[in-house]
Amino acid sequence: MSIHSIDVDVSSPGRNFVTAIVTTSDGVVGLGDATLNGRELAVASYLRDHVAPTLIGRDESQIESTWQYLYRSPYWRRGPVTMAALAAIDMALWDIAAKRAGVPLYRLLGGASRTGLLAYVHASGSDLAHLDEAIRGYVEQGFQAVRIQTGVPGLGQIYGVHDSDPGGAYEYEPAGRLTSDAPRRPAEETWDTAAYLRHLPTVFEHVRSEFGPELHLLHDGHHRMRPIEAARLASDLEPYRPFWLEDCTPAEDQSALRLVREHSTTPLAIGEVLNSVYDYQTLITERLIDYVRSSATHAGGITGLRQLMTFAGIYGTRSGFHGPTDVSPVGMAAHLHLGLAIHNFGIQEYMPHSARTLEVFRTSYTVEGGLLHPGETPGLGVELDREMAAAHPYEPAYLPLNRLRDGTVHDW
Ligand code: GCO
Ligand code: MG
Repeated sequence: MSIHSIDVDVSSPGRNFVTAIVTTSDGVVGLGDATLNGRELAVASYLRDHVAPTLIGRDESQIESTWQYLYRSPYWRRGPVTMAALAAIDMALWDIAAKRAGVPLYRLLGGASRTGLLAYVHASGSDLAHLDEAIRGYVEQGFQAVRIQTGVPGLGQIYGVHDSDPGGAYEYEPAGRLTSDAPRRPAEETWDTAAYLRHLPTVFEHVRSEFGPELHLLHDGHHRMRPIEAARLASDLEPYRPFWLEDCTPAEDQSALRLVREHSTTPLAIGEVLNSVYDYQTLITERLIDYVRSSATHAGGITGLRQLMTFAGIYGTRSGFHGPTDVSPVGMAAHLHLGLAIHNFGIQEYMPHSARTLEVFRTSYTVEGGLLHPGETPGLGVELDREMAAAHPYEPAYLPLNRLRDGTVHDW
């Protein structure tokens, strides 16, 4: 059988998503996620104009060879746009292969290595009272791991910090704040690393004393620190035994983590903006990180991520795949199948999609007692209602940007 057609849908049921729909000559349909937050149309064009035309008529069962073809043939390798496009095709071909075999995808990837996947959710609040309320809500639902983010005294809105309204905790969307149409610019926030470094250890101290030693606590530094600042924070957080400190420095500067490692035993996670195994060479071979944060959507799909996790496994590095709402339910399902199968699974980020998103993308995955499972539906286990998706056209939305108090553009 062969690839008959490839459609690319860009829809906005609650937020923007780019989905590749691959149909075979005998009518089997596979889905792939190519959502690149804030740059969606670039990937859609890359897929429609440069990838799809070269794949029509190709044997759809040649997944590895198609991956190598798309990675090597354009000459221009890696990069978020290219790797997201490659990812979508790869996921769709795996979806088709598992549907043909009549099994949930994890069974083609080696079968289940565990009964469920430890999930972490996002708890945040502008102050400690709101943060406590958010954590309590998740603990009551059975979650065993929470990422904690708070406001910093003296600073305004901070990315990823949100006060939940009762019953509305599953609807928040930190990534992709809408801006006015003209001029179309990202929202701006103010940042002060010294104020943050003073405040965050007090937040961890408070949460540990309020919720006890067992709850896993994670934190995302969002690339905002210099190596010496990150080393200070990692060491200050040690007494509170964080599960991990994520993105403490800008991810592309691999050797920056040497300094952090020298000063602390706080586990480190990095990689949501990285997209190939080569971006991790120093990080993994020098054992500078404990968790790989890439997503299937941004790192070449299931084939790309599996290659990365095999390499990471040799050094004992585990997975912590990126799972924000801007990874679509299709990308999320890919993580759950791969995470269930690989030996070096660590934890899975779980930011539930909104009700509007889940009406359009119908999923088979489940969460119970803080553990995720991909379900037993053949393939990835996600169906896309294309008619309903078409009723939610693309809406321009950009991620915000950080400036220091004096106006300097900062990492965020
Ligand atoms: C996380 C994140 C996200 C990203 C977002 C960018 O989940 O750890 O850092 O919120 O910022 O996915 O598109
Ligand atoms: Mg992050």
